[in-house]
Amino acid sequence: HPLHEFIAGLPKCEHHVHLEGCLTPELIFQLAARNGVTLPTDDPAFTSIETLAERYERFTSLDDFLHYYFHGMAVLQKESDFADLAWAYFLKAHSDGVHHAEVFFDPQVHQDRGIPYEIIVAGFSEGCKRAERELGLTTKLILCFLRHLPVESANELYKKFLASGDYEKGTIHGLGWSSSEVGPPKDMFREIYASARDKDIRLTAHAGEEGDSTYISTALELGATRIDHGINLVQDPELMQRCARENILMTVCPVSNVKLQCVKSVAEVPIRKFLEAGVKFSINSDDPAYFGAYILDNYCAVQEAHNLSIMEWRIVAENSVQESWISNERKAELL
Ligand code: ES4
Ligand code: ZN
Repeated sequence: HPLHEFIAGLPKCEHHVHLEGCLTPELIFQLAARNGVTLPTDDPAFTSIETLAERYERFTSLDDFLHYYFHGMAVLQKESDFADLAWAYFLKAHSDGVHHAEVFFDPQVHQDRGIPYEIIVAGFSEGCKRAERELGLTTKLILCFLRHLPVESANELYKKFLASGDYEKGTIHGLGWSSSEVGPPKDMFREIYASARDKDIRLTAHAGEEGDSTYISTALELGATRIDHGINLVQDPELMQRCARENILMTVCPVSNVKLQCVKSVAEVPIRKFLEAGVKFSINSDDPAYFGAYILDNYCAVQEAHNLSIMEWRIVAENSVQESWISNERKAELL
C-alpha cells in the first residue's frame, strides 16, 4: 500500500492490550514444559503448538475465545514468566512504532491458581520498567476485574490493591473490567468503581463489544472515562454525541472484532462514523497472540478497509496521544 511506510512510521500509543493475550502457542508449550504445567487433556486443541494455533483460527464468540485465553495463562508461574511475557510484547510493540502503551492484566485468574498478587504485579511491572529503560517506551499498568467471576472475588482483589499502595507508588495506574460481557449484571462493579472514583483513580471498561450500547452508558454512569471496544456506540446517536462532547476515548480493536465474530469484516467497524461524529478512538491489538495481529496489523487492516487520508491518520495519532493517561510533558514529547 502507498501509505504503508507512513502508517508504519506513525508514532503510536496502544491503550488496549491484555498482557496475557500476548502468550503465543509457542510460549504456552515452552512454559508448560519448563514449569511442569499440564495443559487440558480433554481438548484435542491442546495437543500441539500447531493444533492450538489452528483452533485460534475459528473462535465463534467472545466466550469461546476466553476459554482458551484463561486456560493458556495457567503456564505463567514464576515472577520471571510474567516479566518475560511483558517484555516480549513491548519489544514487538516497539518495532511496530509504539511509543507509549497502557496494558491490562488479570490478577484474579492467577490468584485462583495460587500465584500471589505481589508476584504477578512485580513480574509485569519489571517488564514495564525494562521497556522504559531499554526502549524509551513509556508504560502504564491497568488492573482488570473479571466479569465471569463472582463480584466477591473482585472486591477482595480491590482491597488487596488498595492495601498494597501500588496506586500511590505509580505501579498500577488505572482500573478496568473485562471478560464475558452479556450475562453478568451490567453494573456488577458499581461499589468498586464508586470507591475508586472517590480516590480519583482512572477508570475504563470493556463495553459495547458483544453487548449493546446500554453496556456503554452503564459503564459511564459508574465512572468510566474511557471505553474498551465501544463499537456498538453507533446504536445510540445521542450517546455518541455525548461521548464526542466529553472526550470519551473508544479503544477499538478491529481484528479482534472480526476474529470473535462481533463484525463480519473490518469494513463494518464504525471508523468513519466515529470520525464523522467526532468520537475519539484509538486502534489497538487486544490479544495479539490469539488474533494473529499486533498493532501495526490493525492499523493496516483499517487502512485497507476504510482508506483514511494522511490528515485523518494524523488526527487518529494525535487523539491517541491526547487521550493517553500521561502527563502534559510526556504528551508534548509524543506529539
Ligand atoms: C478480551 Cl476481546 C476481550 N473482551 C473482553 N475481555 C477480554 N479479555 C481479554 N480479551
Ligand atoms: Zn480487551
